[in-house]
Amino acid sequence: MERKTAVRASVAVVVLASALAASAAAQTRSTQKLVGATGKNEAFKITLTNASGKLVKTLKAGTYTFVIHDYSAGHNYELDGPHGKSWTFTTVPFIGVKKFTITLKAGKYKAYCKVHESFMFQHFTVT
Ligand SMILES: [Cu+2]
Repeated sequence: MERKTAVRASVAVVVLASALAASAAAQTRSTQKLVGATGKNEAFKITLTNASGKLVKTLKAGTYTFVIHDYSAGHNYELDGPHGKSWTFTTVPFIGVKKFTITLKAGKYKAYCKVHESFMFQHFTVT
């Protein structure tokens, strides 16, 4: 009697462990990396590119890791999304790299530098 219970308990632990491993693997797969850059070589330029280095124009809704490279103390990196959502990834004086994991919902987005918002921006759409 005692032995049977112990066997059942260990089977349950194995099932739980593999379920956790499966969900961790699914999460890793769905998190794609995007790369943001602002003020590289002191240029008045801001970009958001995908893993292949192409400018992002459309994305599927989901969770993304934004790796933001802020190359200049004269520019920053911000993102506006739908429903008034916004993120300030870096401040103007900051120089360096920051990482953010963000869940994007459907809608229109705009990455921009707040100092030069009228011409330093990139739009993309999440579907
Ligand atoms: Cu700027």
